[in-house]
Amino acid sequence: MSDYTLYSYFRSSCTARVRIALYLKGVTCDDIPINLLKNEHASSKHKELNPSGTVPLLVNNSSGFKIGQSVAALEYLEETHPEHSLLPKDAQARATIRQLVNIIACDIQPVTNLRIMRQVRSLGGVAENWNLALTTDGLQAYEAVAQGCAGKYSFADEVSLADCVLVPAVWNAQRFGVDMSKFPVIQGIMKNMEELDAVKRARYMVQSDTPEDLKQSK
Ligand SMILES: N[C@@H](CCC(=O)N[C@@H](CS)C(=O)NCC(=O)O)C(=O)O
Repeated sequence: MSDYTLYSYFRSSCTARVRIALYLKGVTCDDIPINLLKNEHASSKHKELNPSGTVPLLVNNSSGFKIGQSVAALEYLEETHPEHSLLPKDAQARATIRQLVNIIACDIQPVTNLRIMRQVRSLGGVAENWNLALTTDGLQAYEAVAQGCAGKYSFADEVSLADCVLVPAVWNAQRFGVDMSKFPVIQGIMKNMEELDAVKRARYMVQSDTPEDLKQSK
């Protein structure tokens, strides 16, 4: 039996955050795909498990304990699997890493989420432009903070929770045409992160529910 079950969608950035942390820590997990385009996340069956009606949902297979918010799941994994730590001991360092996490998890992802894009379209807006503008704003903030603390990764030379959250946000940014050349610090971090096996395994195009026409073997 795997350590965890992850209710997931192949192109969910919030799921990919948790995947990267699980893989970095060497913790095993099985997927249960939830198709967002078919609204499976909005079903009463899924909402009984995760009242937020979103993915990811992380379930500890030994205890049955469930976490339906990705940042809470990341913090839980960090506390219960301290090996390959993703948070340093120093309080200021931890606060800076959490600041970076929140730029993405609180300021970018909620306003560019599928349900918001659908709402923008229903009001006659161009959801892709909306996404591009708000992601660009958020990444500007990330870049400015990271300029003061990045090394090989977002905070100095150790991979942290900030990197787990950054990587899929950049994948989304690339998909929506954000000009990443404006963010040289982030680009450097991405280059180093994408060399890691954990990140390669978390890519959208290699998941069990990635549609066949998008699937890549590597
Ligand atoms: N704050 C939540 C956000 C979860 C979330 O919005 N997940 C997206 C996929 S990345 C989702 O399920 N979207 C469904 C929708 O927008 O209807 C978390 O961090 O887990």
